[in-house]
Amino acid sequence: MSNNPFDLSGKTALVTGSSRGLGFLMARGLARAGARIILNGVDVGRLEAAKNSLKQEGIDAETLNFDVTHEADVIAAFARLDQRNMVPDILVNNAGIQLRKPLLDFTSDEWRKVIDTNLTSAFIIGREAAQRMVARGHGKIINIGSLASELARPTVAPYTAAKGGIKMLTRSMAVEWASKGLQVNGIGPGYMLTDMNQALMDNAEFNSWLMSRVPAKRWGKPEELAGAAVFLASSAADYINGQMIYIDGGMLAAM
Ligand code: GCO
Repeated sequence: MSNNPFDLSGKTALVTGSSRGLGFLMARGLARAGARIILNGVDVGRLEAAKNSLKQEGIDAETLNFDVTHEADVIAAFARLDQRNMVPDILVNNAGIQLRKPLLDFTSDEWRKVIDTNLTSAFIIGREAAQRMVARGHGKIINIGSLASELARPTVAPYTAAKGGIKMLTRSMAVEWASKGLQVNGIGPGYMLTDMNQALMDNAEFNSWLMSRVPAKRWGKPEELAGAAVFLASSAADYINGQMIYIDGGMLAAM
């Protein structure tokens, strides 16, 4: 038994949407802390590329190809994990999409797609994982929110509504499952240098506004989430429940 409270050796972690971006880098961070990693994505090619990328640094990751928005796929995926004796001790609900346009222009189908991918999936996958974690008496669930869990800006209403829901789903999971030995918390990224934000990075006006709002005066690096993920996934966070850790360069602290 390690004396290092951040050691994840012997633990299995499933990270949704981890074939690239923030999910991949959080999965890598959890692996570097000792966890056995299950990568997830809808694109088999990207998933294999991510697996091979980790292989190059000596990390043998598993892959699980399923669409987080299809409940039947999720249930079947967990059945496969049961059969492979790979039920996760740690779940990171990271999968998400962004769609930017004036709220007046959104169709209800577009609204549902963002809510289903960014919020409902966390409920469904969280429920499937928690059923197994409760049976074991322990488990860690980390839901990926956003600065948009707290603050709104024009053109991202469905995403913001979903991420606000992630914050309250996190608290709801925490209050229902803490007595069963589970710890459920969230991570709220600020403006990170990711593919999802490329259009923003390319916009000089947006960059100027952002630098005026972020005390750290820079975009976040995608790898800067991994530390919080390892912390919340570890025994160092066994008495932390229902919390959101914002990794935003101080943006939420500033007027
Ligand atoms: C946007 C961004 C935000 C992201 C950002 C802050 O269009 O404002 O995509 O919604 O969530 O990384 O968390």
